[in-house]
Amino acid sequence: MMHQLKAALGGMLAGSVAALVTMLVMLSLRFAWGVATLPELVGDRVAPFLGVWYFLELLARVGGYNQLKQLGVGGVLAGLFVVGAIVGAAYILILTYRRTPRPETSARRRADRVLSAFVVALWLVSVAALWPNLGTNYSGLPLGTAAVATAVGLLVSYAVYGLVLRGLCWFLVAVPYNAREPMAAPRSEGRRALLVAAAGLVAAVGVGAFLRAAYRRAAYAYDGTQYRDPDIQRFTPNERFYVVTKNNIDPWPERSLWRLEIAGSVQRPRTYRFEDLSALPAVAQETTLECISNGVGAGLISNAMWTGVPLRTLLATAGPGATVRDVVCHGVDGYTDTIPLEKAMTETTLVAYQMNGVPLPPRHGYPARLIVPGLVGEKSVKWVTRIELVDHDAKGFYETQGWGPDFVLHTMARFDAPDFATPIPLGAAVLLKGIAFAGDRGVDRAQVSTDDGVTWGDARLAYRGSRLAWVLWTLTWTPRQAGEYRLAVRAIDGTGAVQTPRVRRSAPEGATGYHRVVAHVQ
Ligand SMILES: Nc1nc2c(c(=O)[nH]1)N[C@H]1C(S)=C(S)[C@@H](COP(=O)(O)O)O[C@H]1N2
Ligand SMILES: [Mo]
Repeated sequence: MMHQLKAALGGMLAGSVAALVTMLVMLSLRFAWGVATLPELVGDRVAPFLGVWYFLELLARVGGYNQLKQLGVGGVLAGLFVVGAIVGAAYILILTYRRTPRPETSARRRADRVLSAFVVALWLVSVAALWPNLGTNYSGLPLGTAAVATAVGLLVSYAVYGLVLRGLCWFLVAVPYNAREPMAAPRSEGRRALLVAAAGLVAAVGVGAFLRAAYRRAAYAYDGTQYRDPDIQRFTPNERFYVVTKNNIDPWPERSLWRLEIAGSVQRPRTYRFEDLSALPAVAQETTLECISNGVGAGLISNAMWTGVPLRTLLATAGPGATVRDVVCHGVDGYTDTIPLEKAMTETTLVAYQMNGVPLPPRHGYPARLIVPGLVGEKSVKWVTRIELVDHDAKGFYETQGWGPDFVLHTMARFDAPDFATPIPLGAAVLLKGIAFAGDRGVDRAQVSTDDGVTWGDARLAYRGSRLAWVLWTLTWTPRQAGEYRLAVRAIDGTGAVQTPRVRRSAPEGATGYHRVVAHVQ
């Protein structure tokens, strides 16, 4: 009994060390070739099934998307460690279990068989369970190649676990075989355990260093970046453009590895290299992007000039099948979203490779992304690598989570200046400033109310660009009396429809209602 307990403890030690080495292998593959790690794959596999309400509740409980991502990664790593330790204990018990005195080699062979069966089974289960996510590759490999790379990466990681576990356990129990006292503790046993623990320490330090490096490169530093500026500009500077990403670490695709595939239900599937894409006739198009989770008055909205190829050029070349309904766009990060074929064939839907005149920055989808005017930012898939035409109604990452089903951008307006936290001196003329946006419908008018929505006056449209972009509005206001004023702003879109006053939260179809502020005049 005592011997078994001691053996099990040794096995747990060996198993934990093997698990740490496995993490080292996964992290090395991630850093060297962008191979998706188990925590990333599990997170992406699970996130869409949380349900939007539970997802938002989790975000609120843990403090935000970044925190949730980190907890997810930490949780899977901890799970890996625990499972590694338990399997280690099981393995060593099998290795040292002897019902009858028999040659040690047969015990080892039995243990080998069990362990390799376990490794293969674990791999098969992982591949099956993570099947839809295997195409993820952060160096930008095309989906098919990426899937193979991920599967091989998992196999290598699990195999390394098995080999290291086997080696360490054999090292721990390598005592002269004696059938009569199988686990008689030889003097060297304690020293060997110490050596294994030391190896574990080295591995742990390695994992720690990798995780710190990963943390430095992580999207946590910028995910959720909002663009608010009292001196708001027509074009958002690239480094201030809002960011939303599902990733812990965003892809950094190699342009030479990257491909854009037009696949699925098409007559002529095609694969474009970056040079092929950029050789096609391009357009420059000003388009504002806004996230579905942007709150009223918030800053998950920005505007840029995008240069790229109309998606319909590529689709026309491929020849969509007669029964196509949806277009599924895949990012190299395993993200997917869908647009109806009709939207994909609209001339303003682009595959863009430049943002405000320079190549797309990595976090905004380098080397190419979709720009889908009129629909929420989710649809503008970054790091796009495959555009797949399907005959059914498909759902993307966030739609599976429960967002939507209507993804048409709502008409919105926002105050950007002045800073209403500071009181306004009585008699002064204040310049009210802001943006107004109506998806792809264009903005006809922006109106401001200084009496809590009873009366409305037209603001001046200081800048009015493409139908697909926001407008900047201004209004000079000179309050006549001291006191508290309730201000609101609203837009009227290009069809003449007035922005809805109905207050709705961002889930599941985007926030609505007027941006309201309180001005103190004294
Ligand atoms: N591949 C990929 N594309 C993506 C996302 C993502 O996580 N991965 N996030 C989407 C979401 S939710 C939004 S709002 C926009 C944000 O684009 P931006 O970060 O360039 O502003 O990208 C969309 N495209
Ligand atoms: Mo978004």
